[in-house]
Amino acid sequence: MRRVSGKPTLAPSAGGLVAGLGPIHQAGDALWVGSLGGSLGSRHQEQLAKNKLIDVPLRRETARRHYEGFSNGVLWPLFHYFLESTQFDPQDYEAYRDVNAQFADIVASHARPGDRIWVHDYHLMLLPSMLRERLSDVAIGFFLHIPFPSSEVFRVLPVKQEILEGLLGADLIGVHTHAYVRHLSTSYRRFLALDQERDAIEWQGRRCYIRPFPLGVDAVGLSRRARSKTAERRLAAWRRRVGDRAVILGVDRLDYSKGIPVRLRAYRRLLAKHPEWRRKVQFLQLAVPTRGGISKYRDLKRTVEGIVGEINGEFADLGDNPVQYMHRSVSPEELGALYRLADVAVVTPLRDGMNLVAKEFVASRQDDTGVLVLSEFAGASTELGEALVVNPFDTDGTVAAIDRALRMGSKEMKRRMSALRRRVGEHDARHWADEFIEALDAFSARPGVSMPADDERWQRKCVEAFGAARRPLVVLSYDGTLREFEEDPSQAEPDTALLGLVRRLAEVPGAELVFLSGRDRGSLIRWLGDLPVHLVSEHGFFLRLRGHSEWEDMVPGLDRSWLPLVEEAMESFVARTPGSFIERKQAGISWHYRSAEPAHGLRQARELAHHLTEYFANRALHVLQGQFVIEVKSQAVDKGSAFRIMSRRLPDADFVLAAGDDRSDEDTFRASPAGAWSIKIGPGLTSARYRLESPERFRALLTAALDAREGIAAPEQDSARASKISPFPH
Ligand code: GDG
Repeated sequence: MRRVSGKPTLAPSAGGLVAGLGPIHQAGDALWVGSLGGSLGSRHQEQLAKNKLIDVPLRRETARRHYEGFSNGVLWPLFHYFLESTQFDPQDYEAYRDVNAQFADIVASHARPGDRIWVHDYHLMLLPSMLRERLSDVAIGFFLHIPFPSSEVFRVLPVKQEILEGLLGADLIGVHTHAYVRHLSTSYRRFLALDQERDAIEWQGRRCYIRPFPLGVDAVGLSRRARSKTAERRLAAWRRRVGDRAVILGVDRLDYSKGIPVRLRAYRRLLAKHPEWRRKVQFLQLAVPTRGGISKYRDLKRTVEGIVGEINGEFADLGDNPVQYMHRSVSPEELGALYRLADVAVVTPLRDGMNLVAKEFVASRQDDTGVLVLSEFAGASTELGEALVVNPFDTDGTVAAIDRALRMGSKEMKRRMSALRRRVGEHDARHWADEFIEALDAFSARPGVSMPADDERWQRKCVEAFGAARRPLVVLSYDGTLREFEEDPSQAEPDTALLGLVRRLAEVPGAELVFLSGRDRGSLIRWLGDLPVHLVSEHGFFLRLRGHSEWEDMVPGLDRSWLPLVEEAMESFVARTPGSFIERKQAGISWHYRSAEPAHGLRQARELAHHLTEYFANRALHVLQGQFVIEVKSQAVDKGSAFRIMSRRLPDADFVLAAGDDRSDEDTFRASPAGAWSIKIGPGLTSARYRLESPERFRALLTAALDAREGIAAPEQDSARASKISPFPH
């Protein structure tokens, strides 16, 4: 919405987002939902509707608290590392939640099954989960245009857990760089104890992927606009004005994250340190007005104007100001002319998600001239390596880079700019949008993990298949699968009924029964050692074959040199967490905090998991955050490889059943052959094909299978009830 001759008028805005999404919006039957921060008259509503745009009407005060309060008074400064500027007001957050909910209502009222919904930016971080609550069969993507900060900074946010959970309703979260992916993943691990399990975060029965998608610009459009008639005319006018002086250009919204004051100070030092540049260079700073309702922005305006005045006061010569400062916005053509006019573009934000100005400058330089000086704190620096990359906090370094840029020979300039231009041209805004949508489609439809139902049909087939098998192979986890968990794991011994069931199963002619457990050898021997079964302990580290008394090493030569180091770290957590203790195994080690003070224990557990994951990142260890336990084991040992070894040693199975309840059993499920009866016990996502709700239901299935095989009929039913009653309890 703009004011044209005093009247509110609707007009498209410029920028990478519009360039990327515009064609998708125009080509398909996409709706664009946004808010103008108030309520519109019906004429404007209609005009919007004609263009497939929907406005979310908001009360002014709610919109202000949402936009200026929480979005730009908390999330923006915090995510750009301006901690001291972060002013949290619970009422602003209320408004933020409220606005997200209003968006959710309106989007949900338009959504149809199979639709894709793409949510943009930090103003709507609760929206993905709010939409997911309302809609199940749509694909939801989220893109964050600003940095996601280090978890150490993010932890400052009082509502960090809610914000993290708010995003998890998405199938895919996109950010600009790998660093932001890492920061976000670390925050999930530290503040919600959610690890990226393989390549996604599992949450409430779904998976959420986090991936980098660096936004590009409309390179073709920019290049065309920079050569338009208007641009040529403006360029000629500017050239007359600056004469033969070299032009240094800065283009930014007047935002404190953009580092305009430090840039101006670097320029001042350039003039002081290199008097030869005085009267030979002209600095042009275009600062577009933004967020004027926030006092920090008004302060910045005064600061910048002060510095500009000082530099001009100090170095001006006969009406010729070394800094030209424009506090307004210009037309796209004029901007194109400025990009072409510049000899050096100085893009030196203190922090920036991507920074499109850097890419726009490159895209506008069709003759491969000009030098880009770029901050290492802009996301763009991860792609634009041929720029002169600087640390804006290092003023001398920035001065040296500008000086070098001004002196750069045409050969080097061309080499750098042509490489930059090729990259910016290939990875344009359209490419970004297409890649995101393609990934969203793939991730929202990804097979392999599911929520299979606990129903009777497959159980009947399983019983039949077991009855017909000559060489059944049955691979079971123990705790949580065959037997319920105990508060104290040492109390989980099998009772007589369970032992009887296991013995019956193990004694089926031709059958092989394998226990694949995370437990150590001691408890397996104590509880199951007398039965004709194969025992695998510690997730696949030791094996005791049926009828043998010796244990063998399943992974000979395994590197265990990390064990004492992890133990040392865990000991320091034991010292600081009363009630916690260490459990030592041969190939792994665990820290239990079941008896610690709950809040302190949880905080310490997340810290320990974070520390071990980061500190031993190059050691191929698995750090698992379980129920009241942090477990560390080698990646070379898992139930999947143990399953494969056992399948080779016990070949020719004509029926395979694999059952388990936790994350370690997922490796077994993935390793089991296509036709296997893989059964997940309990809730959660799984690669298993089937599910049973509890160990009790699993025992019932085994009993029914054994009864059927041994020809024992289900208990006599009177005929009226027979059809309704099944051997499987509900
Ligand atoms: C956020 C993130 C991320 C500027 N002045 C004029 C004008 N502009 C246009 C530029 C450019 C856009 O505004 C600014 O984009 P940036 O990327 O530089 O920065 P933010 O506005 O902070 O954007 C940022 C971006 O989102 C996209 O994800 O890159 O990191 O902070 O397109 O050309 N356009 C016109 N006149 C002006 O005076 N017409």
